[in-house]
Amino acid sequence: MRMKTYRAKTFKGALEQIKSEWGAEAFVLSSKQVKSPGISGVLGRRVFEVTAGLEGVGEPGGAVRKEPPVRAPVASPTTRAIKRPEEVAREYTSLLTPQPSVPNAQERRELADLRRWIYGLTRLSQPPDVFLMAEPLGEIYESLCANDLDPAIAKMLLNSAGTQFPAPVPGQTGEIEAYVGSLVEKLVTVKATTRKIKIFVGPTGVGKTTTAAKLAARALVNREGKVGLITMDTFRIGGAQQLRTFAEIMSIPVKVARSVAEMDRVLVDWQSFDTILIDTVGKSQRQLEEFADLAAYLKGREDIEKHLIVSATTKPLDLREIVDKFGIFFPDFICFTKLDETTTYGPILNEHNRTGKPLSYFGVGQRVPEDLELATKKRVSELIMGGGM
Ligand SMILES: Nc1nc2c(ncn2[C@@H]2O[C@H](COP(=O)(O)OP(=O)(O)OP(=O)(O)O)[C@@H](O)[C@H]2O)c(=O)[nH]1
Ligand SMILES: [Mg+2]
Repeated sequence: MRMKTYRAKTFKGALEQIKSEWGAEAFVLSSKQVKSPGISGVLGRRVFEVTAGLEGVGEPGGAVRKEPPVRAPVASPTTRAIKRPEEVAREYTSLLTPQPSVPNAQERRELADLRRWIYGLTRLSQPPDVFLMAEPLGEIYESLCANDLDPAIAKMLLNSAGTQFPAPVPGQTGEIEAYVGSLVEKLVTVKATTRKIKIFVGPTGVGKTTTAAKLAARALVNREGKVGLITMDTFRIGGAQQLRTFAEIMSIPVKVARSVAEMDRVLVDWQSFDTILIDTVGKSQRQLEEFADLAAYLKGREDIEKHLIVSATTKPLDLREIVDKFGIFFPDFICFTKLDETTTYGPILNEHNRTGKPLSYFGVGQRVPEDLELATKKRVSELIMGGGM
């Protein structure tokens, strides 16, 4: 009888190898779970090792003279039961169904020690993701990714942390998080919004009108001089009315501009104003052709600050598309609203980092004017590091 040992991640996988090489006549002589070879074995991964036998002469896969299989009826320490793969498979049903293996506290500690040891051994050569093996760097990485931060940014941050903390221990979690938070702050660019004319563009329902109203009310409360509001939202029934009503309540002059030319005339009339806030109609990022005139006009108006308003609740891929498509306006700033309605803040940094556009404001609720914050490095860092709202 010829014998051969097969290894596979699953028992079924090993049986399939046996069957494909030796056919249905092969027997399973023994099977056990053993440590995986190489580094994954050191990390505790296990594979199935199945030894198969085939009665007759010949090599696996070659021409074989097969004799009828002989089955040992009862397994004993001296006589090994010979079973067909199908029989063994039945007995191993539970093994074929992946069982969640939750390491106990002792095993977790041992694994952590092992990871640190390997990390210490390998950090000199610094393969890119080696930090993932060292706690708590791996855990911090995971939590950043769970906050929807781009894994590439998370890796970059943790690689730097790995250099700063070459032999990290779980007790240093707070210290390392603070360090990563300080790196996040370095990634953030905020710029003062100094121009007196600001225009708000963005998709539908993200808070353009609300943000304009919040800023107008603040300017009024802070006595920042003459404030005026312009609305270009004449597309929707009642679109302009929303801002008009607000302006009336606050006794702020408001003008409705039906075209770019009309808006230009208002800007000429209001040259003496200290703050002019322009609200626009919301449009899907896929229907921006109608904005061609406005985009062309704004290109020649460096003195108008362009704020792209986006909602922090938008799915990361949609957000990316929105930011790219609204690039026709060459926004000076990105303003995120609805931070109070989401639980993941990574996309704020993702888009900021990807586009290099400074962040201006954060909308953190519906109240006018209270729920608007100036975007700061510290705030972004807190949000990214899991501080939440
Ligand atoms: N929770 C929360 N709601 C907000 C925030 N900003 C705006 N909203 C709400 O979002 C809704 C839409 O706000 P609008 O200001 O009308 O949005 P818009 O972008 O002008 O919408 P369109 O003009 O229709 O494109 C309103 O109910 C606002 O109160 C914010 O930061 N947080
Ligand atoms: Mg609006």
